[in-house]
Amino acid sequence: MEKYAGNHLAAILARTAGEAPEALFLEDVASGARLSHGALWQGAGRMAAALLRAGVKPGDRVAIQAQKSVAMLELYLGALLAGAVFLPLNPAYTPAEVAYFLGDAAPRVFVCDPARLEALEPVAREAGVGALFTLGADGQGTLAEAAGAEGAAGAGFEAVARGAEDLAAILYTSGTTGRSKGAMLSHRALASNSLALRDYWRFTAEDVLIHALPIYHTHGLFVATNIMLMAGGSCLFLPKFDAAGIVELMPRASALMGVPTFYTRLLAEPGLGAAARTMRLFVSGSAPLLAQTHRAWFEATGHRILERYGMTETNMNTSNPYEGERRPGTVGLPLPGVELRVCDGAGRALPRGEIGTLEVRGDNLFSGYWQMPEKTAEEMRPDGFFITGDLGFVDTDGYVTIVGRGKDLIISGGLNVYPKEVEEAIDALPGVVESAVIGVPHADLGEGVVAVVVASEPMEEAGVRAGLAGRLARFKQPKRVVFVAELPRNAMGKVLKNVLREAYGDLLG
Ligand code: MCA
Ligand code: AMP
Repeated sequence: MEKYAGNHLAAILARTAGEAPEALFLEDVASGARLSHGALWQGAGRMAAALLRAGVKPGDRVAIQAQKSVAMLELYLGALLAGAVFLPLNPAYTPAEVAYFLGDAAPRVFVCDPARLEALEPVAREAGVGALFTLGADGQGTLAEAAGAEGAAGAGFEAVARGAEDLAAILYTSGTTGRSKGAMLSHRALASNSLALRDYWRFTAEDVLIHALPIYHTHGLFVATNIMLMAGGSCLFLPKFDAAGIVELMPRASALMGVPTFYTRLLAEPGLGAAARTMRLFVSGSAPLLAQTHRAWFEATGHRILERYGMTETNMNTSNPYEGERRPGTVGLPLPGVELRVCDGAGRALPRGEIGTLEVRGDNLFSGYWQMPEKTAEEMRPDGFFITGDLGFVDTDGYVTIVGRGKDLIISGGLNVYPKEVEEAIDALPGVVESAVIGVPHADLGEGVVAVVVASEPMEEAGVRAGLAGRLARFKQPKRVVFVAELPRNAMGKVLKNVLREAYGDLLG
């Protein structure tokens, strides 16, 4: 559309809104409301107009911590149209966690859930936020009022010009050491990756995606949502994962994207096999999908789950093929436009088949960490390859297998937990000498968080949990706390987490 032509990413995402504005974009399953591509972008235009009225200038950050809603999607696209940088935050974060993100990113606008306004208003003020709005799960709040006031003129908003290298979003990803880092994502990175995925996975205007992922992360926002916008297809939009609800929707849908926990939970649902018959594609990512889940899914539904591999910093890197063999236990082949190599610690490429660190390069890469050039430099090679921290190998057919992580990271139900952050919170509790936080196998979540604690006085598991409430989001809190006299260490004094993982491997069943 002419009015979006100068905005690199919006011009691509809004193509269907220009060519077929009446085409359905989304059915909000909870309310039954239906929204066309054209109406979505009109809503986005009103959001953009409201943002400009609130003082947003090109490059300003627009942060939001709210429940998944259609209005939040409109704000994402509205921020793009306004030339701003969209910054979504997990609604599970505590006000203390939000304070860090707002302080670091210094957004011009912050949008929060009306139920948390009282707790977050002082946080926003402290961070120097220019304008604070509310947005409830029902789409109501002061943001909706401000957007509504923009009327027809707002709906026709002409996009602020933005080039391929300008930033479209910042997503925070915790560091293995130190504070969370904001991954800066350009219009180029997001546009090129979603276009590649749309074509690689054969998404068209005929597709109907069951959208049950959260929209504060790469998977639900830049993979699921952007692909459906670019394909001109539609979404059955769920507020959150709901196994029975998804099975019920399958006969009306063609595709599902999820984390492995989606698939293990769906396997327990009666009627799955019959419901999945007319589906075209099941995609899994964000955490390793067990080969046994892949096989069980094939037995139950006749479909082979397509597993792909990505990161916040890189978007999607590899994918099993649409038409070729989808190999269980592998993450497939590098996507078109993505180069991948396996290297030793010094960045020297290793022969095929050897295990090393995966490094990637391509238009999909982020533009660095927000205001942390030294952290960016640590993870980039001089020739432009990004060091993922994932360990793996490439087989003779080019398929990539991830065998582990060089970084100390737990992935629980598709959400990342950095042990260091949890250890610091536990170590700050009175009576704690030190702690080690590990991930152990969890039948539902893949990995679950366990804390091993050395205390100077008798302590209860519940005491540690209570001490963490309000400091850490619940998904980061340990599912179990074990007390020991001392932590196992090597000769250098480093805690042997592998020994702990072995000792407590059965703890979460
Ligand atoms: C919820 N809880 C969790 C998790 N989710 N605990 C550990 N890990 C989790 N992932 C806890 C809550 O705090 C709560 O605890 C209890 O479980 C029930 O909460 P509820 O919200 O009802 O949970 P749920 O609906 O069953 O959610 C589980 C879920 C969800 C469906 C697996 O976490 C989810 O949608 N995960 C997907 C995340 C995602 O999109 N990841 C992609 C990131 P309590 O009862 O104690 O209060 S993007 C990425 O990784 C890269 C780029 C990539 O490649 O995609
Ligand atoms: P995030 O920090 O949320 O961007 O998570 C990225 C990390 O998730 C990657 O570095 C991998 O460790 C992991 N990951 C994503 N997809 C897969 C997959 N299909 N298999 C194994 N690990 C994955």
